[in-house]
Amino acid sequence: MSWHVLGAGSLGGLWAARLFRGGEPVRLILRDRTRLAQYRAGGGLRLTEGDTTSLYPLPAETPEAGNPIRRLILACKSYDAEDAIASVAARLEPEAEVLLLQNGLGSQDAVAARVPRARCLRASTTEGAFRETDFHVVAAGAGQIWIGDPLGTQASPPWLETLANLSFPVRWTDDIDARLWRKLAINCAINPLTVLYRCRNGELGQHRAEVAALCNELVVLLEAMDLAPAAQGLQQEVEAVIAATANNRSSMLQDVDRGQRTEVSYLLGHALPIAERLRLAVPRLTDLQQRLQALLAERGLPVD
Ligand code: NAD
Ligand code: KPL
Repeated sequence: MSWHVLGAGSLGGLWAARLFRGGEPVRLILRDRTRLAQYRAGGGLRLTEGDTTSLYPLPAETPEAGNPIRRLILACKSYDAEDAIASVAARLEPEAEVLLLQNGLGSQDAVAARVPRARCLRASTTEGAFRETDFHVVAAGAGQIWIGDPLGTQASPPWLETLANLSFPVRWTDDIDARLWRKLAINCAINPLTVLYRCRNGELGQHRAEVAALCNELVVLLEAMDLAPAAQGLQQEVEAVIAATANNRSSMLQDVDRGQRTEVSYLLGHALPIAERLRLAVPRLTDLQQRLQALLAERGLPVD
C-alpha cells in the first residue's frame, strides 16, 4: 500500500526520504508541473543527516495524477492545508487515512471537514528539519512524534509499527488534542517573543517574568477548557524548552526573516477567540498578538 506525501518541504521531505529509504512505496505530490519538472531535474530528494547527504530518487506527481490515494501525509503549512487537501480530495479512496503534520490547531478541523469520509489522524512533532535548498532537507534535531485520532481512543493504525521500525520516534496517544494544545501553548509563550525581540530562544531567559505571565494566562485558558493535564507545569516546561533550544531561532522568527507568512492564526489566533468565548481575560496574550501583528504589518507580511 503506497504512501503519498503532499508538501516536499522540510518535514514532508524528512518523512518521505525516511519512508523511501526504509523500502516503503512512497510518492511525493508537488504543487504543479513546474515544480515537478524542477524536482525531476535535480534527480530526487536530498536529505542531510549529520555529515551525510543522500539522494533519494522518489517518484513524484502533481495533484492531478490519476492514481488513487490510500494513505496521505499532509506536510504543508497550516494555512495551506485546506487548499492542499481540496486539490487531492477526489483521489482519496473511501477508506483513506490522512495524517496531518501541521503545528497549532484549527487547520486540522478545516481539513477534516473537506474530506468527511477519510480518517484524519493528527500528529504533534518536536522533530526539527529545514530546507537547505529546494528538495534538499536537513534533519535538525531529534524529537518525539505523537499521533492520535481526535475522535477518541480508536485503535492505532497498523502502520504505526512500520514507522517505529523505520526509526520514526512515533508514539500513539488517546488524547492528541491535549498534546497539540500543550505544544500550541509552548509555541505561544516562545515564538512571538522571539520575533518581537529578534532573538534566539535562549535569550528569552532574560525575559523570564514576561514568559511567566504569558504561561499563567495560557494555564487559565487550558484549565477552563478542561485541559488541566495540558496546563500542568507549563511554565517549567517552557523554561526547559527555552534552555534546551537556546541556540535555535524559532520557526516563527525564521518565517519572518525569510519574508514568509507565519502560522500565528493557528497559535495565538486560535487560542484568543476561545478565551473570548469563555469570557476569560487574557490581556498579556492579547497584547502579544497585537504587537506581533503590528510588526508583521510593518514588514509587509500577512498578519494572520
Ligand atoms: P515547509 O514550508 O518547509 O514545507 C511545506 C511544503 O508544502 C512546501 O514545499 C510547499 O511548497 C508545499 N505545499 C504547500 N501547499 C501545497 C500544495 N497545495 N500542493 C503541494 N505542495 C504544497 O514547511 P515545514 O517546515 O515542513 O512545515 C510543515 C508543517 O509542519 C507546519 O505546520 C510546521 O509548523 C510543522 N512543523 C515543522 C517542523 C520543522 O522542523 N520543519 C517541526 C514541527 C512542526
Ligand atoms: O517548536 C518550536 C518552534 O520554533 O516552532 C520551538 C519548540 C520553540 C523550538 O524552536
